[in-house]
Amino acid sequence: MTARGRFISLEGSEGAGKTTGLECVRRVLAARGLPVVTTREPGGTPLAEAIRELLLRRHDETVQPLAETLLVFAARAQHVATVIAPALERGAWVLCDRFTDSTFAYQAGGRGVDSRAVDWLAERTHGRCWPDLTLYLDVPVLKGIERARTRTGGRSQPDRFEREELDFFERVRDAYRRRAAQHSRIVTIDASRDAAAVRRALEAAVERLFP
Ligand code: T5A
Repeated sequence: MTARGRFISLEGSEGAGKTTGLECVRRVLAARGLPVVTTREPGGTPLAEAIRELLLRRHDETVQPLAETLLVFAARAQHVATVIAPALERGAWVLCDRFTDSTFAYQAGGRGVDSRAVDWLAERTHGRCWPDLTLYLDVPVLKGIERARTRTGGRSQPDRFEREELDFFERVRDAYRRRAAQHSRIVTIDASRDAAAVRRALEAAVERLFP
């Protein structure tokens, strides 16, 4: 019987360096000859990517926080059932850019959705399928926004989340930090440092998974 793979997520607010960090973690695992599946949320399947597009684009109506939360979980239900769980079962390591901690940070922390509703939806959507390790890239809000703006090959227009006020992102960061204090699987990386220092911290955190 093949051993279950391991599940690693990367978290952080806008411009924290998750995409850059994901590639660094992927290289560490690939160098050990491990089978790796990289994916992202919202997204990771054609249906979930279509929901991502709905979530990120601007609408001519106010998107209700609960509607936003349910869309995030609709995408996640499809993603977990068709990509994440099967990959773990066949022994692959799954590297995911964001997972349910993002929903606690953005929808509960940022939008004010009751975190018990998020807990309930998480339980129904993925049960005990939580990351074994979550790398939370913590960066001051303004620094992250500045990085996202100057992102290499940057997007031309800010998405619906990137248009939010500073207060929103401060609440997101507070929620992430509270969650990191509550869950030992979440390792906080000081992502305000230069790229090389962040890379070394990520490598060290991943290497600790290996005895
Ligand atoms: N969302 C998502 C929810 O609301 N609820 C949910 O449950 C989920 C899953 C998705 C949006 O959806 C929301 C949150 C998000 O708003 P996204 O594309 O995943 O969007 O997230 P973003 O945060 O928008 O992605 P970014 O590309 O902005 O940020 P990253 O990936 O954290 O940053 P990265 O690696 O692209 O780096 C940004 C720039 O900074 C540079 C990079 O080279 C790049 O140019 N950089 C650094 N520069 C200096 N020093 C460092 N240490 C650096 N690290 C990276």
